[in-house]
Amino acid sequence: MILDLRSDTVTKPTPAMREAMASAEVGDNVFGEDPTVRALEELTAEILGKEAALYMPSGTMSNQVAVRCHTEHGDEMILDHETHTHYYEVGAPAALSGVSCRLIQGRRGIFTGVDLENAIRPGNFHYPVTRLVVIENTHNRGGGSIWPLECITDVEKTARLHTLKMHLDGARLWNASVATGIPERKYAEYFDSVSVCFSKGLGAPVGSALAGNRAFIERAIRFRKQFGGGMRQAGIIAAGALYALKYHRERLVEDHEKARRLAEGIASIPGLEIDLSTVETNIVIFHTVSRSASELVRKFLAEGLTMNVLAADAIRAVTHLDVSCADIDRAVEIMRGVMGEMEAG
Ligand code: TLP
Repeated sequence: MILDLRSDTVTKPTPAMREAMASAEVGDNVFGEDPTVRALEELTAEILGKEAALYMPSGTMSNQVAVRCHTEHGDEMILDHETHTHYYEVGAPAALSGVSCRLIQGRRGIFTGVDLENAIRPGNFHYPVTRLVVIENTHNRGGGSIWPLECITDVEKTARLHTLKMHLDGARLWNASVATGIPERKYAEYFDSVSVCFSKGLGAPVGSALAGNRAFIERAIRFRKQFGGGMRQAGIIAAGALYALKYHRERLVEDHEKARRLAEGIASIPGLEIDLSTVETNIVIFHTVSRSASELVRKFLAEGLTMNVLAADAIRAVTHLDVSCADIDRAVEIMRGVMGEMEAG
């Protein structure tokens, strides 16, 4: 069996989750008549302290519907240069909303009110209108980094001075909350819209949700339909998400412990480098000293371990529901073995 640390998206539904899915009550969700979807949306809205939430097929659609709702064609949005909404969503802000991205060189995805201030366009007619700020918490390419609350409030203060909207990509907000003890609703308070994912750390097979006030969600329903995300008897998959939301949030602490165990193992392997202080949640980014990351990842795979190449000298590993502590120890031994052979050869 290949040990899969490419992402926390790779998990399979647990038997209890499958049971919930098999027995889910369903209806036509495009007509708003699926009771399981509605239950999921209500619980999500409650956890995030928002008026309403909307079930979405993916995190990408959730972010992009938010961008579409907050902006008009020709507008500009501001975000860190490695933020998923810009980096991994196939140019969707431009393709679907006609919006350009003004990028901030954040530090592990995190930036300040001053960084934002410097990126906001003056009101001169030559410029696009700055409309929206997007923050990602935890930050994926930042290595699962957690936005400190004071940075969020600092950015928000500047954003409000300029009447900008605030969107949170909280695909892994659950991880931030478990790691800091700060409730999701506290993080969500500073944003007009929040996207969360059920199919990452929580282990559900499909789906995300977008939350905000009622007027925003009414608008989001239209764009979800326009983007092709109107799902019919979606209660089947929403039941998995609902189960995960109820029962899999607290256990994320285990994923964080496994990430630390993995990072400490990596730190002990000659030829690999890691800054342990950067491991805050379930994502571990480490660097190669003299070999290319893709060469190493190929060799690890040949020994039964799969991870992601993040850059020429950087590899990402993500811990999740389907890996045990013993698996983590095996992963470390595979890496140690491969590195030992390479250094010897
Ligand atoms: N991230 C995936 C890949 O797309 C890189 C991963 O393996 O981590 N926001 C954040 C912060 C994400 O990390 C992801 C997925 C998404 C949004 C998009 O979610 P989906 O895949 O459901 O569209």
